[in-house]
Amino acid sequence: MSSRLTGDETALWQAAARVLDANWTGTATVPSPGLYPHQWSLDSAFAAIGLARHRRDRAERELLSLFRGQWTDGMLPHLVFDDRLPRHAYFPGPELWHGGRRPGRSPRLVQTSGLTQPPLQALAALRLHESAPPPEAERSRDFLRVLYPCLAAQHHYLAESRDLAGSGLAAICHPWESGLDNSPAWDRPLAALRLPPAAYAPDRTPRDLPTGEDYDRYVHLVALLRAREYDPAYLRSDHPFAVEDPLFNAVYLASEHALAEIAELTGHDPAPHRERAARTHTALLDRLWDADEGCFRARDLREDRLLPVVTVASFAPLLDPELPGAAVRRLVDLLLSARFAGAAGYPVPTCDIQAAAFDRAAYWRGPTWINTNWLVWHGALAHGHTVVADLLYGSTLRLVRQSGFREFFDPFDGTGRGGHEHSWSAALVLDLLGARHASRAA
Ligand code: 2M8
Repeated sequence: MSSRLTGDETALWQAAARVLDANWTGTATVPSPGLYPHQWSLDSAFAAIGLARHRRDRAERELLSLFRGQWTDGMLPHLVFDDRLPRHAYFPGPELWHGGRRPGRSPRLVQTSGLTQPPLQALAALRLHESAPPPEAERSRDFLRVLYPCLAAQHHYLAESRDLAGSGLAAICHPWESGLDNSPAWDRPLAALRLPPAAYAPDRTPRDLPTGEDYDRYVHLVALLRAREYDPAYLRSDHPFAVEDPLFNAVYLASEHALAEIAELTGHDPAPHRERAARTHTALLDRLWDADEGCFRARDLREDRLLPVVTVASFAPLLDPELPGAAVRRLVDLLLSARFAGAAGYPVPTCDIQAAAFDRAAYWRGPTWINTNWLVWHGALAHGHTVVADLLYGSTLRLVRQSGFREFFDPFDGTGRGGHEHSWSAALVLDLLGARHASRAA
């Protein structure tokens, strides 16, 4: 592969591959060895998308290893702990999630969190299959046969236990479920929480993350969920944080389409997946589209209204292949405006630059991230918006050329921030380079 790239692209390819090699534990890819030493479900899906271009064998193991953590009701936890590591390798560790008593639905052999994350795994599995060279196609289909029941159970859980409003959308019950943990979109529902007097979290965490009271709110939400053993009935009626998020649901929709294709490839009925995708498509437009702003916004189910801040998640429904042309045009206009790419040297900032909450340096509150860029790039390509896709392709590679495979970046000058050698930054650069190489070869 690398021999057909330009010299500079080859160097970038090799550097990205080295990051993934270094972060490989033997069964999975950790997001970043010091900061995030366990397996995260969203990170693993992105890692698998990159590994599909580098080490297909590892991409398969990555997904299989992740699904060892799946609960019996289908919930795919966002964190699968590596029990070889010391207890304090990462906060919050296993004790926060279960306090010594694991819910009956959690797996016996591995320790996990009790939350989930955007369900990107079916899309990752399909991309892995689609990139199989012809001699490996049948073996790759066998892998999909093994994975299909796990993916189907994961999506069944979301439809049965997370469609809290009966709308066709899955709700998140914690900011950590969004993937955009500290996004200003969550400020209002978090501020509405009534915290008990005791503080839970360490005052200082060893990383560039929210601390003090912000962190207490996250931990308080976990304590509430843990006390009810993550019971879907509690989520539906009482849990104070319940939000329909456009990014989570756009990923859910794209993965549901992928699952329909996987079902066809493996001799299962694709119809239920297509029906669910159609429902989610309609609900995204009916419930999260803001016609005044011309974009999608998260809906707070506890107040039944849209949350005010426009973030990069607002563009994620570009992943919907059936998004009407008029909505696509309005999203692209907003994306290219001075609120996002139009005023950022290194788009796409994770928050509207003109919002009061925007912060160019703070975790998920303004910086550019490679994974959200990749999602928007992927969506723009699907709608034939090559100008937007090329802009994102170029600016994403410029970030890593300038600052390395950092966790996130200043959207104005590209300064790298957060963790170093971050797996999804490296994996998605491999995918971008691989896609460009494939289109040159075509
Ligand atoms: C961040 O989330 C974890 C909690 O799950 C953290 O802040 O400690 C987020 O960026 C999340 O999207 C990501 O999956 C995780 C690992 O990269 O880090």
